[in-house]
Amino acid sequence: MALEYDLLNENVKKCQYAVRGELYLRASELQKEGKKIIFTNVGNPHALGQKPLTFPRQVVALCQAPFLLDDPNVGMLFPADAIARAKHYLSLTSGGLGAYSDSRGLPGVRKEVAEFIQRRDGYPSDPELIFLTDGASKGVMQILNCVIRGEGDGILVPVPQYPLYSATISLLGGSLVPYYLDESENWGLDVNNLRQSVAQARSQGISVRAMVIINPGNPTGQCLSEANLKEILRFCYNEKLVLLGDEVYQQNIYQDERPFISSKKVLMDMGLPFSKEVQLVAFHTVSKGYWGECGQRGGYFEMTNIPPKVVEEIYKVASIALSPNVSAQIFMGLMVSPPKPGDISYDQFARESKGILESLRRRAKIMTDGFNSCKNVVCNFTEGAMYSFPQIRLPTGALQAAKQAGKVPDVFYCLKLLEATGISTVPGSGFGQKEGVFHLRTTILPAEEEMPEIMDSFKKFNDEFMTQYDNGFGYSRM
Ligand code: DCS
Repeated sequence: MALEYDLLNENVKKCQYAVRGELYLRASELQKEGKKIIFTNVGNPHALGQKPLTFPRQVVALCQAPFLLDDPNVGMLFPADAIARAKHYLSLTSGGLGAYSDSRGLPGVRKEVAEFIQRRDGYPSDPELIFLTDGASKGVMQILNCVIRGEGDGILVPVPQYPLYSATISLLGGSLVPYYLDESENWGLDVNNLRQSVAQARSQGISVRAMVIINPGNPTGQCLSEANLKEILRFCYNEKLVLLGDEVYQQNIYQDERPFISSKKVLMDMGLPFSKEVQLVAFHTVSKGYWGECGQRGGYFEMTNIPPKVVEEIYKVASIALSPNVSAQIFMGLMVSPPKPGDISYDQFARESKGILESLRRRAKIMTDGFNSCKNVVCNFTEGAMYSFPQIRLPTGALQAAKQAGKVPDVFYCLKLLEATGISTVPGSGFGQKEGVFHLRTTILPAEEEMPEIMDSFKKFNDEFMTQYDNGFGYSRM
């Protein structure tokens, strides 16, 4: 039998994805046993009670059930602008939502994405260089698949990082080249670290070919400054790397000092020779922002300075899967061209989206403040994205107890937290971290009204844990 464990592709066995790892499995078990679990392991807003935005669901509902458009009463259930948009999107398809689209996505939606990018950045964007995907994940996988030829190819990945990158690189048999974000500098990125990482990889015979940035960061929540992005792009130019800009959290910003600025805009602002030479692929999704439509699986990537022959090859590979989800493409179209002032649905849309973002901003603060009030816990402010990533200084007594239990120390801590409080988090080791330093990741997504209670229960658990395992022999390092 070919599908025997011993005969499996070794890359499949090597690949790890902590967001749905041991902690998640244990949480699911406890839930089956009837325990109340607060799932903060995945950035999945609707699963934690966020309501969908009304307008896009109205449009997609009509696209899914086009016979409603022929019903004389349709205007009583749906506003005229939703009806018009549904007709518009149906006209872009070749047979409605049940028909495959072009493998790059519907040309009309790709044009809307290009217009959005142009409005956002102030530079032209070409729909031919935009591919729609089933979530950003599929796009990242497609591009890494094209870059990685074998273990001699290295991809620079931030540590801590979102494990889509480490898992996909393992799966494709490439080499992950880590660069460390500096926790004491609010998870900033120091270009000197990048140079060291590349030099070290080269000394091991690895040719570094791409660099990933996650901006705003997952799990670290930092927003990169324009100056930092410039340094990164200059570095990619000097080292001839393609920059993979994961910008899925671009709407999730919770401070005013560093608004989101796209890698594409910074690259174009830099002018020649950079703007014509640095290769960039930037990713976006309908899963995040105030949309949170994770289950719809919609995303796109935009390519800059990628040669036409390469674009053709990427198109060919995308064609093997025939077509991205068509309903998700419509969500993407709606995300990049939401109702405008003066439209019938504008006020409601603005109210709903503003309400979600303002609440997320408050929750980011409640969470970070809550962590910082706990014994032996320090947490940088969540500037953006959907996560807090507190550092937990574990007493040596806890390190010993973890060893006895055969667990990595942060897994041990997170399991105890889960059993005591029902809060399901992801241990920091799942994202990579410096040796001997421990973290956990939680989303900032639980309902705002439940937040104080969750933080109280976390604090009670943590402070008791620290007392229980404090043996007077110090703590893990910072
Ligand atoms: N990039 C980053 C940085 C992400 O955090 C995620 C999802 C994705 C890409 C992929 O999203 P989609 O495929 O849905 O577009 N974040 C996961 C996480 O850490 N928690 O929830 C999902």
